[in-house]
Amino acid sequence: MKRKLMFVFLMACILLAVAACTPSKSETPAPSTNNNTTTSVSTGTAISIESFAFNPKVLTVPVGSTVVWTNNDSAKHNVVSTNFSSPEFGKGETFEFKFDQKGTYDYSCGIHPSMTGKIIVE
Ligand SMILES: [Cu+2]
Repeated sequence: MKRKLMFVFLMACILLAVAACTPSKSETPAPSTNNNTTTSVSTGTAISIESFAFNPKVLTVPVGSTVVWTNNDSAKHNVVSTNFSSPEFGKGETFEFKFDQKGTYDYSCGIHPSMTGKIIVE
């Protein structure tokens, strides 16, 4: 019986030592983004919704462009503006809107009002 207690004690010591020596997983460096290699002028018409934000937040497109929002969050979002609005859409789903008139279109997520973005049509 005493031998068993000793064994448990030794195992506990070993586990503590291992835990103390294991570096924290939260120190993992964030993967570097390759956004810096692309030009600063955004020519695409795609907007990704991720981490409760529109990316890019401001998008400039030529007249007649169809902008596509893709939700990459697990949460549902929508896109609401005075000129257009989408239903709620979930992960992997998209919303499209064609911009036929020049102007600046501010929009936000109706579910999360802190999520805002802007489409500049020129
Ligand atoms: Cu949202």
